[in-house]
This record gives sequence, C-alpha cells and structure tokens, in this order.
Amino acid sequence: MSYDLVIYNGRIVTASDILPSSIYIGINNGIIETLTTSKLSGKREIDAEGGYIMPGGVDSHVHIDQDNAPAGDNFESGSRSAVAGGTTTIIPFAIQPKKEYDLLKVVEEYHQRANKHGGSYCDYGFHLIISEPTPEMLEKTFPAVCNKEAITSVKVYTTYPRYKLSDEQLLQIFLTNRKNNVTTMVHAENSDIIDFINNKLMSKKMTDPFFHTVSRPQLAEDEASYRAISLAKVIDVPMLIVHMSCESALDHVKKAQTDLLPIFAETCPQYLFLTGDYLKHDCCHHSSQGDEFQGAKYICSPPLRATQQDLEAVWKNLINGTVTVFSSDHAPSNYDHPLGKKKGLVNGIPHFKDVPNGLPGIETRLPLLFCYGVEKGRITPQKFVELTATNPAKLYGLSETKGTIGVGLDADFTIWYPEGKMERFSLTNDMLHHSIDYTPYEGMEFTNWPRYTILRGNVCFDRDNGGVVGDKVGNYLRRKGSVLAGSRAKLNPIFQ
Ligand code: DUC
Ligand code: ZN
Ligand code: ZN
Repeated sequence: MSYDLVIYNGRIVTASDILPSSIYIGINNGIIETLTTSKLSGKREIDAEGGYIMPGGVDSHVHIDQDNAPAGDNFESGSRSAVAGGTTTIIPFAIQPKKEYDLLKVVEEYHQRANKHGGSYCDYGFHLIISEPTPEMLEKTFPAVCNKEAITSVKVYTTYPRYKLSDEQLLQIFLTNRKNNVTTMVHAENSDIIDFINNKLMSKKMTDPFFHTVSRPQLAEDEASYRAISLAKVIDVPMLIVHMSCESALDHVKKAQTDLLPIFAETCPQYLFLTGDYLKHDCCHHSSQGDEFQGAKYICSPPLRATQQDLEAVWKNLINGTVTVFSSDHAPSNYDHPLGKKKGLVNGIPHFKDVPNGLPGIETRLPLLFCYGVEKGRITPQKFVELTATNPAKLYGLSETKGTIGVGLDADFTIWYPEGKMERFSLTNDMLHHSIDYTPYEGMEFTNWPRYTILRGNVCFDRDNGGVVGDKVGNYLRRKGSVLAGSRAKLNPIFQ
C-alpha cells in the first residue's frame, strides 16, 4: 500500500514519550493512518535524518486583523509567519465591539477577515472577547454563537477602558461560561493601580516608552490574578490567566492548583527572554542609535519585567508545571507607521499611553523555546510538546484532532534539524514572514529552526527548499469543551 506521505527516521516526540527512530508514519487524506516499524512507501517520503518529529505547534493566543492594531498582521501574513515557525494551528480573537450585542455578527466579521486575502496558511479557531456583557446577550446570543460556531473559550479583561469588566461582570461571565462549558481566559492587571500611576506620570511629563513599565507594576498583576482566582473559585469554573509575567502572580496560580482548583497559567516568550531595559532609549540592543523612541517596540501588557531574576522566576514556573501553555501573544504593530508604534510620538513628544500594545512573536515562539529550552537542557522535548501543542489543544477543545502524534489524528508536524545539521545564525527581521518592520529578538542566536512544517499531510514550510511552500488551505476549527479541567462538582443551587 502506498501512502500520500511517509515520514521516517526521526524521533517522534509526544508530551510523554520519545519513540525510537525506527518508526514510520503513514499519512493518507491528511490523517495519520499508521505508526509502524515496518517500512512504508509513499508518493512523497521525508527522511527526518534523526531529528525530532513533533506535533504541529498550537498557538492559542494570537491577535490578527484587529481594529486596535491597524498596522498589524492580517490573516495572510500572520498565518504565513505561523507556519514558517512550526505552528499549524492558531486561535486568534473575535472581539465584541462596544454596543454590538449580536455576537453572531461579530464572529461573521472575523470569518470575513480570515478569508479576505484568500484564507489562512494554517488551521484556526476563534476565542471571543466579551467587552460588554448584558444579561440578555449572556442568556441568548452567547450560547447561540458558541453552539453555531463551536467556540469554547472567551477572553475578558480587568483593565483598559474599552474592555475592562467589573468583578460582578466577571462573575456573570464565569457563571455563563460554566453553564455553557466554555473556558475563561483572563487578562489580569489592576486597572485602578495603573490609572493612578499613569496620572502621576503624566502630570510629571514622564511619558517616555520606559515609563510604560513603571505604570504597570507587578503588584497590579499580582492583585488582579489573586482576585480573578477568587472569583473563579466562587463559581468553581476553569480559568486560564493569560500572558503571566511575574512570580508573585504565578504563586497564586500554583497555590490554587495545589488546592485542586481548575486554574491554569499561560506565559509567552517575551517574559522569558526580554527585560524592561529594552524600553530604555539608550538600550544597547536598539538597531539604529539616535532614534530615542525605539523602546516603544517593546511596549506590551503586562510589561516586560525589570530584571534577569524576574525572567528566571517565569522559567522556573514553566519548568515546575505551574505554567500550562506557552503562547506567543503575537500582537504586532509596525514601528515606523503613523497607526503603529509611532502613533505614540506626536511632534517629537513621546506618549507611551498612545502606543499600540503588543509584540510580534508568532514565528519565533517555537524556535526560541526549542533552542533555549530543549537544546540548552532546561526542559525536555516532551515538556516542550506539552506546553506548545498538547496542553493548548486539550485546554481549548482540539485534542481529538490536534496537539499530539497518534493514529487517527491530523497529520500536523514540526520536524527539527538533527543536531549539527543546521548552521546556527543570528536572527534578523528580514528572515521572518510577518508583515512587521521589526522583531524583538533581532540578533539572537538560533541553533535550530523548524525544517519542515506539515499541515494535514501537506508540507507548508520547507526551510531548505522554498520556505513557505503551502497554499492557504487552513480550515476553521470547530472546537469541543476543554478536557484539562476534568468534571466539576454540581453547580451551587443558588447559581442555577
Ligand atoms: N493583551 C493581550 O493579550 N495582548 C496584547 C496586549 C494586551 O493587553
Ligand atoms: Zn491581554
Ligand atoms: Zn494577547
């Protein structure tokens, strides 16, 4: 029997095991049909030459074609960059604009955005962002859209005037999500602390990009994380705190997990690799000296933390199991663009508050963690797979098709170079496939990179033979409920 694609001579990695390189993977119609030690033949055969064969990356937190980032990536460039970095599934956000209560219309709009330039290079789903919950909407339109679109996760904010919800609204959302088997993602930063400090900074004309880090202290994340956990505990509902950046906030998650609460944590590359120094105008990493606004390139929220010890604390929580998923939080804006980062520079005066928030990182997420985590011996290949593919697939209801390597699952793979095969290099932005004019990781050294990315049996990235070679064949993913949280005790009758 001949397969559409056969992959062999690589070490298959799952979240639990590394299999011997004698195994052949037989793929037909985009599905893994066989894993066997018998030799297989296929229309196309890929010799992994001893390199790791991992499940395609699942990036469960990316921002694409959002209104608040008009100088960011669209689905074409964002998904192209994803596959060039080993990611085969992304979950961007569909955002409820204020005063729009027809959530079906909201999601329809994002479907149109996804299809605008001929579709996506990788598979994708949507999380909903709820910015204005009304009782009517939560009772009727919300379950309707979750059902129709098979959406099983919602992000909410404790900060930003445009998105911020009160504690009572958060409880309402938690309860609604529990009833609809939807996972809640929370952006946890105390808004009043931030506003208070911001006003002080403004009055003292301390508006350089660096003051962004001062305006959002660790305590703001710490307090809001603890509060979000407390509110989720009232309802006994699964919750993930997104983009966690500091030890004290992660300690709250760790304690909740020890108490067997269904509380999960996400962190992102920027909180492992970058400190607040990058926001300083005289930072030695800035490419063109003399441009004093370049720190704006590193404005994201929560902000980059101050010290190397802060980064180490996040690494520690990634290794010890507190962190559940490692996402990019790809939220890019071009730097040299009037609606991009430079929106915060008016008549030569910097205003960090007006700089669009977020960093590009969809393509560098996996290579960074592979090179500096796996290859440096800080995490095992299995842990890498768990954080970057298996757990996000389980948490967001994709594990019947994505996130691991097994018979019957989608044939999504990232194949890495075997040791010593790839020439190490220093990253420059022109190597990347996003439509952004910088990378925060410029100049960093990479000892490996995805050699092939394969989506449902189609090679979509072949680094040595054409780069992005796939078509925009990405499918919209209908998702199931999370399988990470397990079942909950009966809902408190007063909440029925
Ligand atoms: N939250 C995100 O999730 N991404 C970018 C900025 C933000 O506040
Ligand atoms: Zn956020
Ligand atoms: Zn984000």
